[in-house]
Amino acid sequence: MNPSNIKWIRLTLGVLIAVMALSSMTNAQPVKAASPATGIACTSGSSPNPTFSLTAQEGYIQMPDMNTMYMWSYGSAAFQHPGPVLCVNQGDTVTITLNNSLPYGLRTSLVFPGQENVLANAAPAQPDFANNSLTTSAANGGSVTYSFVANKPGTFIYESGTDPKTQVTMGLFGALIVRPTMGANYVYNRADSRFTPSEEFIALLSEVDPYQHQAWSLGLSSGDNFDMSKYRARYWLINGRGFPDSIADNNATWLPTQPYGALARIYPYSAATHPYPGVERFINVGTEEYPFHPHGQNGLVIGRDGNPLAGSGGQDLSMEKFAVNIGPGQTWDVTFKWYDAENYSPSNPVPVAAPDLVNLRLGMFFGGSPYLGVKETLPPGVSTLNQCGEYYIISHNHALFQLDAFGQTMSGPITYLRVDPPTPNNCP
Ligand SMILES: [Cu+2]
Repeated sequence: MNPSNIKWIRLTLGVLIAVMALSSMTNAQPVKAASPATGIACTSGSSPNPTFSLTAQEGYIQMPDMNTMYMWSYGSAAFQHPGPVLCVNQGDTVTITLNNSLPYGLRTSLVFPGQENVLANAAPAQPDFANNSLTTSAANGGSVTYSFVANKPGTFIYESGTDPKTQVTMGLFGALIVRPTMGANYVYNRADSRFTPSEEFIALLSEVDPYQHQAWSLGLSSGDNFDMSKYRARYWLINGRGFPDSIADNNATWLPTQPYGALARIYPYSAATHPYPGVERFINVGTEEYPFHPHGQNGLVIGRDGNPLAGSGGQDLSMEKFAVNIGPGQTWDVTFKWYDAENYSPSNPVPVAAPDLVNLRLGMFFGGSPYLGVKETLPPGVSTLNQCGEYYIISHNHALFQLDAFGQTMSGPITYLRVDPPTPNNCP
């Protein structure tokens, strides 16, 4: 079969499997499942002294165009990309042992932007210029243990501090979430940062130059064998996946080294039963700005880089934005709600005549009705992946040339906001 046909079939199958695999969540539960199908899947320790073990190692991930990509990344045990999402509590003494299993005898290290007074092997972490490191590094095959007190709540990055232009672009990064003393359902120690725990999401945005990764996969002749002056990304990823894999569940079976999905699944706002917003924690570990753009509603930016948007007297300086321009190395905390503002339904119909079916093209997520929670029979020959009359609203990087996988368009950092009808509903 023509290879491009195979690619398209794989893309179509990916969407189909992703939607079929969406598993059930209930409305506005105060507690999040330990391994949720959607939303942040935390790796946690035991507060107030959580300990983690990260092994820097080589491995492979699957790209949406069927390429297999050689990567460096972290795993608690087995290789995964990106590294585990570490979730700790404010005030915790966090201990992270970095084991260096990188190839080619490379040294490596971890830096924690935004954390202060980091210790390495119980001494203050220090630049290690002789080894091209921003901080105390581990010899190849060895390890180094970092610790710090997580004093500030928010969304943070951990990443390699050794030859970062190479090691970070090869994949050595992950997310660190520090939960405030007010509780795990707040982003900061502010009452107005409360969110719905089952609607906490992450968008870790990154990029890959396949020629850089190929060069490292082929081995070294002497030293670094890739000329970084020729660096140019050709893939852009969200949570280590490209669309359509991005909307598959966490731990999708066909992505064994890419455990994190990016589908945001929420319920409509209701003052009585669902008053708090969802939250998206945006992180950019790439080399340029990613203007991420949720459709359908503005997001409310409540924090950046682990700082709430607040005045010196605590004034609320949060701001609504339609596109969220995340700079390299930045994190943005953005809350959002979806309002069923007009309450349209079969008994309160949209006040326009529906276009004739022959003039419509029906997308694969359309349930046959414009009304939330209603499915209707579709015209002959039209199939749907819609499960229970839910809505799908696209959300994507608006640097459109980055919606791409090495020349295959409409891939990369695209995901969806899935809005389920209020419970009780028929959603799986
Ligand atoms: Cu758009």
